[in-house]
Amino acid sequence: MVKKAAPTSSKPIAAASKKARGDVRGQGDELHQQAGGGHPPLTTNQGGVISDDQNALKVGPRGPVLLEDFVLREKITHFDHERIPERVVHARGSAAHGFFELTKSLKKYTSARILTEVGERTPVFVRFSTVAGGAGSVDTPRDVRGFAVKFYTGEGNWDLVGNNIPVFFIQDAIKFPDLIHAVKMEPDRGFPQAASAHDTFWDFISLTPEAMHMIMWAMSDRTIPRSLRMIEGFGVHTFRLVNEGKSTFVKFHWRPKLGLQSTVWDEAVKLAGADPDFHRRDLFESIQSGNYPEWELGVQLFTEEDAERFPFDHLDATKLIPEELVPLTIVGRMVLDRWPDNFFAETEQVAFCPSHIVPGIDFSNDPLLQGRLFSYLDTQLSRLGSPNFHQLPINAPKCPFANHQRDGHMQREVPKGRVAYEPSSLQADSPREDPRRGFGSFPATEQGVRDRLRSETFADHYSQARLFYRSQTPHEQTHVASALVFELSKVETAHVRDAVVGHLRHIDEALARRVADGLAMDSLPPAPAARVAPIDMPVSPALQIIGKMKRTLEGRVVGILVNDGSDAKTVSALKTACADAGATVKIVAPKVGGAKLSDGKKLVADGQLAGTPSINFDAVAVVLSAQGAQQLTREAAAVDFVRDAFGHLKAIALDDGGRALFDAAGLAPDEGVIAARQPKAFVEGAKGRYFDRESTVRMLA
Ligand code: HDD
Repeated sequence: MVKKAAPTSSKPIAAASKKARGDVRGQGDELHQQAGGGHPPLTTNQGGVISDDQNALKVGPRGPVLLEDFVLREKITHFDHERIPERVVHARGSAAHGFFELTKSLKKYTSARILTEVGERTPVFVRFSTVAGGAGSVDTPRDVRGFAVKFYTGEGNWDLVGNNIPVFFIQDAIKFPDLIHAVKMEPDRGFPQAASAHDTFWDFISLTPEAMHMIMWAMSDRTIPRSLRMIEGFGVHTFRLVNEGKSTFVKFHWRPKLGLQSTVWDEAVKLAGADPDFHRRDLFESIQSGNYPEWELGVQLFTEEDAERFPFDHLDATKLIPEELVPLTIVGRMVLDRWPDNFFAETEQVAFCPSHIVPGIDFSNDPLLQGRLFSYLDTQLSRLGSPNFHQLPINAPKCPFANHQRDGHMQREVPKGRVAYEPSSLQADSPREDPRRGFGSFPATEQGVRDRLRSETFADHYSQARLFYRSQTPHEQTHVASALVFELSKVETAHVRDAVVGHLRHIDEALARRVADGLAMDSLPPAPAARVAPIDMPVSPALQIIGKMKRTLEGRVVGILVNDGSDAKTVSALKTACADAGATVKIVAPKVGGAKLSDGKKLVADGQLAGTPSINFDAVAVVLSAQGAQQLTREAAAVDFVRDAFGHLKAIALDDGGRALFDAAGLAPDEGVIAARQPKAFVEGAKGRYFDRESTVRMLA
């Protein structure tokens, strides 16, 4: 081994070594390419043009790096500080810009301009999220989805910070930290990530009867959505609409244009591995391709007198108002038509606060909402690091805003003048209150004992859980039972499992028995004492997914598996029929470069088979030559492609080659397995899922 001489400081090192070894000053071996257009000069944060961004300042080519290198230090220091604390809940999210357009005026009920001017468009920024997982977790765990909308109205920002479920786990905000500590990874072991299937969550739940209604929703297919474009949204709490001193209660609902749709549990689990970004990618791709996701805004309006007649308390966030009791009125639509330019600046830095409200809308006394009004502003201070977070472009109102708050970390404004207080008399343009246009709280009369109280009207924890369960289709009831068995099977502590099943007995005895059976319990555990005996409310089909599902291919994705020699005409006819029905079609082939079809032409693939399982699609077609089929029966990814599509209850189109693969997977065809030469029949089949197949492919609770 040749030992290199260490340079000494007494010699003209740079010049000597450069000559000897061809050391270069400036850029080295990097292959810069012109990306087209004029590249602006790279600068430091102080605007100084950087001559070399590849090599640190050194003493000699192999010598020490100098502390003097301000370019290096600035770059590394900034990098070291790139991360900010992730959200304590809802850390993983995806967002988009769009607009809200009012289609029906609520003038009679509110003075809020956003709800009175038909046809007027208000810009929005909407962030969807999971709750429990960290920012880098997967998109498809069983979890509630956040549905947070920031309306940039002409009267200030209004944040409607909701979920895809109309109720919540707890009635009082003081319990929120406990709920979240219980569901997040356990503190001693740091797992499980993004999962409620563990002891601490179910321990908390088993001791919190008010959570039972939400548990029914959480164990339903609502928490394993197919796409963020196919979820409903809810403001959850009762709010008020206010006009001329009169208040009307309101619940806000978002209804997806594409209808509700969920995955099946096995699919959600596999998606976590196949594509951790499944929902983010789906939202991104649909917006980039001009298929803009759309929702209708619906309201349920009711008076204080109506509320008194409900067999539940409208201030209790664990209760919903059945649509059969108070119908939904559609008043507007929301379209998401622009993906953010920068994930961090927009999706990460957006700060939603339920306390961001506009004149004409007001809060109710829901104790969960009241706690939230404090929590969100507080969390933004630690998350974004400054009380000036409202100045970030994504958070700033799009209407003029001015007040006397001043200074603080990262102040971006340069206020002019002497006056930063009121009352004042020194400056003509200093901002002043406006009692006419300004927000005024609804002057409700309140009185009572000052104490830590819970209303007696909050005591019925089971009637609406029962309402939800009994309103589901039989398939959906099975999914709830199976989800409970799955989750509780991950709970190691037997008394926690027992306690949960005990609660189920108040909801539906047959459900309790199914779950107990799925857990191999010898007998049904006792039900806990209930302060209020549950009542039977009229079932509400509006709470279903399967019953409400739209039979459509719009917004859905169909995958066609091909190989060399696949029949070109069949592939082309399937592609056209699916695209005409509104689907996106993707070609899957063993090699990403594509396959040479029967017409001798190469069809470029959108995905390589090993990395593009059928889990990615709503329906699949398999079109293979005899030889292609023979090859693929020896490829596990191909066999899994059809086996999973079948197991996930999807429509499958097969030609003879496809059928050979299907047979090799050991499957027996049913009505959802359709001849590839009948593209129209396939399109019809692909518009839904084959839930009757489910009992033939898995043991269900
Ligand atoms: Fe919350 C974030 C929705 C109860 C405290 N929440 C957060 C987000 C959504 C919700 C969608 C993410 C917003 C975003 O995308 O940035 N939260 C809800 C709903 C609730 C609810 C629908 C019940 C009806 N939340 C709730 C309570 C508390 C919080 C009772 C505290 C007392 N939530 C927070 C928070 C978060 C948050 C800690 C974390 C990050 C953030 O606020 O900005 O303040």
